[in-house]
Amino acid sequence: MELYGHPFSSYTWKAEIALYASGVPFEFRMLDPDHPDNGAVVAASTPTGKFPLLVDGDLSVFEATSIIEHLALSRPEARFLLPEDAREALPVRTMERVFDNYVMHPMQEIVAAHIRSPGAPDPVTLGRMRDLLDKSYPWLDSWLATYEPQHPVTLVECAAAPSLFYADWVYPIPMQLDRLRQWRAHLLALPAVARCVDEARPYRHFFPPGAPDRD
Ligand SMILES: N[C@@H](CCC(=O)N[C@@H](CS)C(=O)NCC(=O)O)C(=O)O
Repeated sequence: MELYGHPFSSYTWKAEIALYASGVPFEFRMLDPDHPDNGAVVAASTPTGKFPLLVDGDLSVFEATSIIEHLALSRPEARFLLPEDAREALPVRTMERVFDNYVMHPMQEIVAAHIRSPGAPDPVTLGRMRDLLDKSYPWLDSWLATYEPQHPVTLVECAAAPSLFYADWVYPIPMQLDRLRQWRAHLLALPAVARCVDEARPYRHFFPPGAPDRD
């Protein structure tokens, strides 16, 4: 298996966490200006060149969630990522959507606003995305009161860890949402996640809004 991505990319983490947690061997294919051939593979295999991309033999799988589903379906050691029973899988899939749509999306939009206008991000975009996080953070804090994971790392944790890691950088989780803050810390301590965090450290100075001196 080959995974095309970048160590600082939140969606690359999402797939990598599943790979690291399951122990499925893979080769990492770096996407950067020094590796134009890798970029060409991604451009040719995906609708808009977004990554990660997994190449498994003749099969190309894109969209981080589909990569994780592919692992769960094709590798016995990765089955724990998603319940086989469709009804049991439904809440897992729902929470993956919650993290992508209401945490990852606003985080990415805030980062994109900084890339578009360095030093002067569009305040309307920032306001709209912070409003979204102001709704998702307390909702997630309440949800955690009843969340019982079936395994330390499932599709939920793969989606939650990178989205909460970077969202907290661009718009910190309020101090009073202690459950959510503690869960973020717990996620970052999971070996598969900690490995992604460490592999991304050399790139922190590239973070457009500026990386905080923590985590
Ligand atoms: N829906 C995609 C989103 C992937 C995505 O946004 N990837 C970012 C990196 S974290 C990317 O490709 N950015 C470069 C670009 O948009 O051209 C997925 O789930 O894999």
